[in-house]
Formats: sequence, C-alpha cells, structure tokens
Amino acid sequence: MTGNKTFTMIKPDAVDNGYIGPILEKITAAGFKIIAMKFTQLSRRDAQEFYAIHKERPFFGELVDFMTRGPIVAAILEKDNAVEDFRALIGATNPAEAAEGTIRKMYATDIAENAIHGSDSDDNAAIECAFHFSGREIFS
Ligand code: 3AN
Repeated sequence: MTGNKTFTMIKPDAVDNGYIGPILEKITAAGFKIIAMKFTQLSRRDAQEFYAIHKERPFFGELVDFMTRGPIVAAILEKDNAVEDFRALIGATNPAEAAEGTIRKMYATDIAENAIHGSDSDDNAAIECAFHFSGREIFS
C-alpha cells in the first residue's frame, strides 16, 4: 500500500466546457474524499514552477499558456493507494489512448488540453499539495 493523498487540478479546458460537476461526481463516486479544494487561476510563474520538469520540452510554452488562460479547480484527495488509483481513474495522458470510462476519455480535448491533472508519485503528490495549499486549508 502506498500513500493516501494525491493532488489534482481540473484544467481550464474542462472548467470552460462545464465539466467541474461531472468530474467531481466521478471522483467522489470512485471513493476519493476531498480534503482541500479551491477555484483559482494560475499565474505564469505558478505554471512555470509547477511544470518545471517539462521546461525543456517543445510543448512547454503551449502548456503554460493553456494552464494560465482560465480558472482551474485544485484539490487534495484522500483514499488508500491514492496516486495509483487516481491515475487509473483519469486515464492516459493522451485521451485518444485513454480507457473507456476514464475522465480523460470522457472529458478531455486532446493531449495538450487533457482536462485533469493527477500526481504521478507520492513524493510529487506531497510537493504539489504543499505548492497549492497551506496546512490550515487541509481538512484531513
Ligand atoms: P500527465 O499529466 O499524464 O502526468 P505529463 O506529466 O507527461 O502527463 O504531461 C504534463 C502535461 O503536459 C499534460 N497533462 C499535458 O497537458 C501536457 N502535455 C504532455 N504531453 C504533451 C504533448 N505531447 N503535447 C502537448 N502537451 C503535452
């Protein structure tokens, strides 16, 4: 069993397309408890820092433009085996390759505008939760 917390963002495409409600419904129906949540918009500096691991990739500029163009929903989710189970729930990075019934298959536009983020390791989940939320915003 791994850690019990993961971090997610409902991205600007999904917010703009009216999918906050259906996505939160799928997340809670899958057994995740929301222990912190905010409706916010990333600054360019936030997005550059959050995605710093991708800064040499050709799509970095496009990614920062996309993630800052409108509001997002950021949340911390709690469940046993949270990181792995949430990655399974959201599906592959490219929605064309995502399994039926996954959030990206249902709500993403394409590989760049893929509706939702999920941490890819327990270490990154801890870093990403701390990046967006202070301790008193977390109701664990
Ligand atoms: P995931 O979000 O599934 O962990 P990463 O970490 O490889 O995928 O990519 C982070 C984000 O960068 C993706 N969610 C997507 O928005 C964007 N991205 C990844 N690959 C591409 C690509 N080939 N072209 C454009 N944007 C991409």
